[in-house]
Parts: sequence; C-alpha cells; structure tokens
Amino acid sequence: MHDNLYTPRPEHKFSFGLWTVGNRGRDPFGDAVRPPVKPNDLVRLIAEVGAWGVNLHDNDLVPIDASAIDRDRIVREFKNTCANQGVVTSMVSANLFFDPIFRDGAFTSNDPAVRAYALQKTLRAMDLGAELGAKTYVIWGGREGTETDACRRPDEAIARLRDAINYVCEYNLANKYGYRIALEAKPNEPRGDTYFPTTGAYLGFIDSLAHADMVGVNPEVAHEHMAGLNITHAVAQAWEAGKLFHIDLNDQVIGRYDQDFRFASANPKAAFFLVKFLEDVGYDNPRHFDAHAYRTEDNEGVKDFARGCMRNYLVLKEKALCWNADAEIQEILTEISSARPGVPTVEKFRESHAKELLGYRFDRDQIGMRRLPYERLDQLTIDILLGVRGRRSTVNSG
Ligand code: GLT
Ligand code: MN
Ligand code: MN
Repeated sequence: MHDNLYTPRPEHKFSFGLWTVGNRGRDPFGDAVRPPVKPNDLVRLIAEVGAWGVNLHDNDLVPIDASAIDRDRIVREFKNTCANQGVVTSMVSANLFFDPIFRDGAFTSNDPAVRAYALQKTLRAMDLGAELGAKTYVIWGGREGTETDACRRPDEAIARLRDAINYVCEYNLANKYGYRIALEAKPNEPRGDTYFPTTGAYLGFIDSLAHADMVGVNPEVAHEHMAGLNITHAVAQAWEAGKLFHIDLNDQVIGRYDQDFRFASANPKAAFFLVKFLEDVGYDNPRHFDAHAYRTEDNEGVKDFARGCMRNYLVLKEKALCWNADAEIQEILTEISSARPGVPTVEKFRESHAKELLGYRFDRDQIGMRRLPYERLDQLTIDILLGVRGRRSTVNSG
C-alpha cells in the first residue's frame, strides 16, 4: 500500500482489543468459526495492518487460573512482542462478565464475596496494565444489571458501584499508576437491563465519586445506537465536560442486538458527524475500534475488517476537511448565526444587562422568519459524503 491520506499512522492512535481482532465469531446460535490466534500473533496482526495500540482484558492475555510463574512469563513475552512490533498497550480492563461467578453482576452483586473477588481481579488487572505501560483503565459493567428488579434495589447497586470505583481510584493513587479510568455504558445485553445504560448516565454519576477528576467515560458508538441515541451528542457532552478519556468506535443498526460492526459500515453519515466532531475539537486520546469481523470471515478477512475500520475513519476525516473548507457550507453557517444590530444578545449576568433585556421588545415575526436552509446544508453534506462534491484526493487511495 502506498503512503497516503488513508494510511494509518501512530499519531492517529488507532487501537484494537485482543478480543476484537481475536474474535472467533461465536454467537448465541453458533460456535466459533475461526481458529484461536495467540495474543502475540494478534499483536503482529495489529502491527501488520498499521495500528498503533493494543487493548486487553486480563484474561485475554493471562488465563484466569494461571499460576504466578506462568503469568509472569506470559506478560514478559507479550511485552517483548509489543516492543519488537512497535505496538503500545494503550488500555486495559478486567473481564468481570465471562466467568459464571459474575452471572448476577460483579461490583453490584448481592454477594459480598463476589464483590470482593471482582475488586481483587480489578486490582490485579491494574497491576498488569501498569506493567505493560497502559494509561487508560476501562470499566464496562457488562453484568451489572438485572432481568428482574426483584433481586435488589437499584440505588443499592449504584452505591456499590460507587464504593468499588472509589476503591479503584485509591489503589491507583497508592501505587502511582496514573491511570485515567473510563466508564463504559451499554443499555442491555448480556443483561436484560444494565445499570448506567448511557454515557450521559455515567457523566451524571462521576461527580458523586471521591476522585471525580480521575474518572471519565468511554462511549461506544454501538451502545448509544442500541439505546436509539445520537452518539455524537453523547460524545460532545463528554468532551465538553473534559471526560472523553477514550472512545470505542464501531457501528450498529439502531434497535438491533450489539452488532459491533466495522466502523462506519452501517451508518456512515452518523460516523461522519462523529469523526468531524473528534477532529474539529482536537480529540487526542486513543481511537479504539471495539468491533469484530463478520462471522463469515476467515483470519485473512479479519485484516480486511481491521483495515476497513481505520480507512473509514481516515476517509471521513478527509471528508470533514472538505466540509469545513466548503465555501457554500461556511456561508450558510455564518448566515444562520449572524447577530442582528441593536438586538440584545445573551451575555454573562449583569444587573444592567438584565434590565436592558427585560425592557427590550423583540420582533418575533421578523426574527422567526430567518431562512434556515438545512435541506441545502444537508444535501451539500450528502454530496460530499457520496463523493460528488469537494476536494478529490489526488494521491493514490489504494
Ligand atoms: C466487551 C464489550 C465491550 C467493552 C469491552 C471492555 S468488553 O467486548 O462488548 O463493549 O468495551 O470491557
Ligand atoms: Mn459493543
Ligand atoms: Mn466497548
């Protein structure tokens, strides 16, 4: 492949989880279709496709029952492979959902022993990540939810999760790990309902934590779409609050199960506005593709999947530049927000301003008649997305 606009580079901070490129195509109705690939070979695959980072859960790398000696050997070899391949371990997490012990939750379980085990597993995963150099720690409460609310009061679950995260933050400080902790929401699946179903719910919760500054969010495109929400609005709220620590890019048709499709493959328009937002504001944290190849693919197809995720991001990034540079689009944007001479605007409260505002007579009819050519604006966007408008890439895009 030639070096061009769509070639992934380290500064894009593209990463893949071991569980994403290592996904074997199992689903609730069918068994694995791809042979297992060892973590070190997955790192090689990540390097081969040109990504920058790898993410993992503790047990993606170290089997849950590994001895201390095996654990140390596995970690040593993994570190070597990462160093040799030039791949960074950007994020770690603990798997608190696969083992049957977590069948009714981890941090929110009614059983104090389950809660304590979940915490022990988390502290060990933090040790592991620190050894690998990770700076982001994700908490996805996959099993923190219910099928029936008869089992516990939801406010108790919320308080338990708060206690656990406060503990994790203290451990982070005590060990000087310097993690930024990112909470990931999902409305349902595998549970009937998950506590903290949306990114917005977590953003409201973070302020109640003892170390709120250490905790942010990891919004996932598919999870907000599952809830029927607009991912870009969720991401914007997180960004504006200084809480966009990480992002899970993938795709999903609204209303379906958790599809985890290749980024921008289902709804490229929504993906465009998301990429445009991230690029406009200068988001500089990892861009993680939490997705997997179609079950119909073999291991070569997994590379097509991974390359497609990054390519779609970079194509949409270029489209965002075209959009920003488009004179007609910019004219419309200027026109729809221009101030009107003599009409008061909203400023910081001052008594004199409030007095002036209260006394002013707004011409509702005239103000309400302003032209809002959003059909044209959206069509210009669609024209750019469909490739019939805007700068055409002059470099080889192969
Ligand atoms: C799991 C889930 C993802 C989370 C991962 C982090 S694990 O694959 O579907 O959305 O980001 O725990
Ligand atoms: Mn998902
Ligand atoms: Mn995710």
